[in-house]
Amino acid sequence: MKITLISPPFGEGGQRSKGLPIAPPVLEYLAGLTEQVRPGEHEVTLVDANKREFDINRCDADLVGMTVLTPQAPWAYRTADALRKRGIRVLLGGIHVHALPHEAEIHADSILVGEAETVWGDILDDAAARRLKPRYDGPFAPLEGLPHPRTDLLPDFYAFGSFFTSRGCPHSCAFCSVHENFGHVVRMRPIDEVVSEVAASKQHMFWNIDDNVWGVNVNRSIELYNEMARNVSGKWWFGSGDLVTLQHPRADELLDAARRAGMTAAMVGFESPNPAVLEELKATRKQGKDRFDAIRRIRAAGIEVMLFTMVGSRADSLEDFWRILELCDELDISAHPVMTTPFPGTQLYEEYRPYLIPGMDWDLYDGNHATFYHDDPAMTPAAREDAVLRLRAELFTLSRILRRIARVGAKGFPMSHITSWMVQYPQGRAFREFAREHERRIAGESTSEAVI
Ligand code: B12
Repeated sequence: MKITLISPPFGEGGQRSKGLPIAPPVLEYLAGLTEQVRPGEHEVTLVDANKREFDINRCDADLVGMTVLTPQAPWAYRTADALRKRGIRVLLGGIHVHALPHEAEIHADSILVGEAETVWGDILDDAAARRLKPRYDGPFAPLEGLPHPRTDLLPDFYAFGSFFTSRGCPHSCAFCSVHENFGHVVRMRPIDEVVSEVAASKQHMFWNIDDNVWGVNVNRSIELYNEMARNVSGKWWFGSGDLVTLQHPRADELLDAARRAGMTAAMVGFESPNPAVLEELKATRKQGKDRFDAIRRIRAAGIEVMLFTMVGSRADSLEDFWRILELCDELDISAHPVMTTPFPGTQLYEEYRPYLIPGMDWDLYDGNHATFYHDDPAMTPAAREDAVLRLRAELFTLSRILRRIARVGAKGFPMSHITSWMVQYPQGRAFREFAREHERRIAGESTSEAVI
């Protein structure tokens, strides 16, 4: 069979995020899985529709599979409808399909709810025999013997590859889709399999896409990093982590091992400077008692820090937006503020349901738009959207970027400093351009690409 696997664009109205520096992990992974479960049987084409326009009329496939995050859903549904009119069968999978299977199934010949590993072989056989079932359910599978991603199929250049070592998250943050989709019990890949995958990859820089690169089990993380340091050279990576883990007695050893394993930057789930917001988002436990000390430790270990923060929640105020800038200046670190977004399938979605702004399609659930009403008259949707754009532009001025790089701990020299520039500079340029675009849009014109 000819199979085309697509990752839809991320922008509003299907606008492309052309500058994304990471290859869509799920596409390369599913291509690897196809070769593992049915070697040599199928011809796979991968399409990152952020990088290249996908032409429905020129698609030559027996089966099209699309992965769907919430903001990608409108484009995925429109494209699926058009492909099916041409007689091409469409399979939809991913987190949005898991959250809203009844919505997705209207647009597809078949949907996959859950994980692909245990059912992908059956789906391929059924599709080849033209007897696809309307729905497949993929249970949580053990993460052993997983395929390596196929990095030879996407035609574009990406600065970063990806790898994962675990699935699931022990925390229960109200806004997060992960514990609902992948479970509270974290499943881990065997250390030797992760190490051999990273060592064999043609990429040199990676995003470790685990939800918590060190918080699952400190002893296992130290062992993993020591093995990476011993067996992998010339490879660097960044990833997300919580702060409570860095208050563990072995935290400094953990950080030292992470740096020696190639870690250059940590995106930490800081969420908010406002304790009321942390309570509302059920994100207090993962901060621990002294999160500022934890941040300083990461920096002292020579690892760059970026705070992942949510702004504009119902318990938030406009001052909290700007408190993030003050904190970053105090600590010499950067932040990635996203608008609090109640994604379907999360606890926050149920809590915010009465306040959702009617008529907003899923592409506006992208972390840039206000999707619910706020009781504070100063926090209108327009005021929140304006504030997040101004905050992002301000966070990434050239002088701030350079000062932060100069303050990354010497132990990380030179790679933590180099990758810090590689991440911050394009991000700052995109954020400033997006802020200017926003001003222009308000003034009535519109042009540039989407921002993540
Ligand atoms: C990598 C990643 C990204 C990358 C994607 C890279 C790329 N170029 O595509 C980037 C940086 C672009 C990204 C962006 C965003 N992301 Co993101 N991201 C992730 C992350 C960390 C890993 C996903 C991944 O690739 N996993 C590895 C692959 C192998 O696993 P998988 O995708 O789950 O797929 C498995 C199954 O789901 C299934 N499957 C999935 N799709 C399909 C399709 C088919 C056909 C089949 C058969 C099977 C299948 O098979 C796979 C194997 O079992 C997840 C966290 C997580 N744990 O999932 C968040 C996550 C997916 N992101 C999330 C969010 C919210 C966002 C943003 C909206 C952030 C924001 N700004 O608020 C943006 C979107 C940008 C925008 N403007 O709209 C949410 C999704 C919520 C939702 N309902 O959609 C997640 C779950 C994080 C969270 N904590 O909640 N993200």
